[in-house]
Amino acid sequence: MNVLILGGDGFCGWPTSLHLASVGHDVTIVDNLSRRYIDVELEVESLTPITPIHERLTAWKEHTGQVIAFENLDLAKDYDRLVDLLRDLRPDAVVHFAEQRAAPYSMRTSTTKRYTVDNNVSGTHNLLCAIVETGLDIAVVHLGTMGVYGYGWSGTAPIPEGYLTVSVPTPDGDLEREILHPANPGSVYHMTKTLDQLLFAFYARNDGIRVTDLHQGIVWGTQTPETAIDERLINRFDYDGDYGTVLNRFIMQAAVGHPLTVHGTGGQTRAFIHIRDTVRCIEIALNNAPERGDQVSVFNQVTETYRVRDLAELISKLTGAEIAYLPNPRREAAENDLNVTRDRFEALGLNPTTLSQGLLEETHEIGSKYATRADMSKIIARSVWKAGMEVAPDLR
Ligand code: NAD
Ligand code: USQ
Repeated sequence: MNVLILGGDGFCGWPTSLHLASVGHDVTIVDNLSRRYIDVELEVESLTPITPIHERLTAWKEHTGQVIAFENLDLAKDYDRLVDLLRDLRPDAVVHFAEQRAAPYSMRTSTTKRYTVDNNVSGTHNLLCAIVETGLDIAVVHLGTMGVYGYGWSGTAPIPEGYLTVSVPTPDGDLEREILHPANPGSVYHMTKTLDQLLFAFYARNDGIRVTDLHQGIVWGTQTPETAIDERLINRFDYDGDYGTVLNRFIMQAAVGHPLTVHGTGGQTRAFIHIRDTVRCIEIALNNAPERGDQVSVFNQVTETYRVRDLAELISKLTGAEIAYLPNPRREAAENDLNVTRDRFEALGLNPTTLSQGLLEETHEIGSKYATRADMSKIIARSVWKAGMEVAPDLR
């Protein structure tokens, strides 16, 4: 297939681009490098030493002979260039990773709230609109989030894959209807993903656009077989208070001798997936795109669920790291249950990497190897959900 990867320089997009190229697809990356600029704004760097995009692409060509094309384009702003690119390339599929993806960054200031909404919602809408304008039959695979469902809204009831069957009381008796699972976002970022869902539902129904929406859990790990070929291909590893996600933060904190930063009681239960499984899931989704006229195809892209304090205890046992229980900068339930239905990827052959298999390897090969690149003053999470909320001081 001829595949366009929007956001292909990012944490999930880069290894996916290499994996899809390695299995024989023609890959073009589109990225405006905004993630790299946000690192400059936050005065932080990936724990791993990522190289500039053209150096990455040159290294890949040297090892494989394959050319991955690159286009620097802002999906939310450069609409006409996007239309021209689609007309030029005529891709069979577009994989859409190109959004501002950190919940804390999305809550940081009015500027970052507005940027997140403008960037994410306009980007997704531009893509759908451009596909309609070109008249091309392109399968869209979008990276959504488990956070569209909220955490704990339905208690211990299993979260279905996208759709919920409900009974609507009417004067003539009950009507059975399948609806999108009610949206219950916990941050401005997560809210943009619930808005994306409505855009997809509309364009699938009105224009027959073929869309797969992957409701992904928290991605952990760093390397895939392809990014490990050469250090110039290494994937990014975020550990700072805005972009670092909980499990990778705990892995890094254990490696650099920082206490594990549990927010509140650590009672939040979340869904997880290893980056190696993310890239496999995208490949599976591309091979199983819906037909024209189908409703949006939703997968829960998750392999395990863990409570945050249980994760901290597990890593502490493995590494001897201390655990620090800190004020929670977010507004979220102290405890929640999370029972996720994840039958569709398993039925299509996904064989996941579990925490027990990958954790130690990740701690040594990434956490310890690059520990000297860590800036201890960037670890504590300081973006609060409401002005005036308490934040922890630096611990090291
Ligand atoms: P990332 O920030 O590392 O990558 C996103 C990429 O998109 C960056 O390279 C950025 O420069 C680019 N981008 C952003 N806005 C753009 C625009 N307007 N035009 C062009 N390029 C733009 O994020 P990630 O962790 O790779 O996440 C990718 C997708 O997966 C996101 O949509 C995110 O919501 C979703 N997701 C991520 C996780 C996770 O744990 N990392 C979990 C669930 C879902
Ligand atoms: N947490 C801690 N300590 C930390 C960091 C986080 O206790 O040092 C807690 C948070 O308070 C939260 C949970 O861990 O309860 C998860 O936080 P996170 O930053 O790992 O994940 P989240 O903000 O939900 O966002 C990440 C990605 C986002 C993706 C989402 C998937 O950044 O792009 O959509 O995971 S999900 O969580 O399933 O919605």
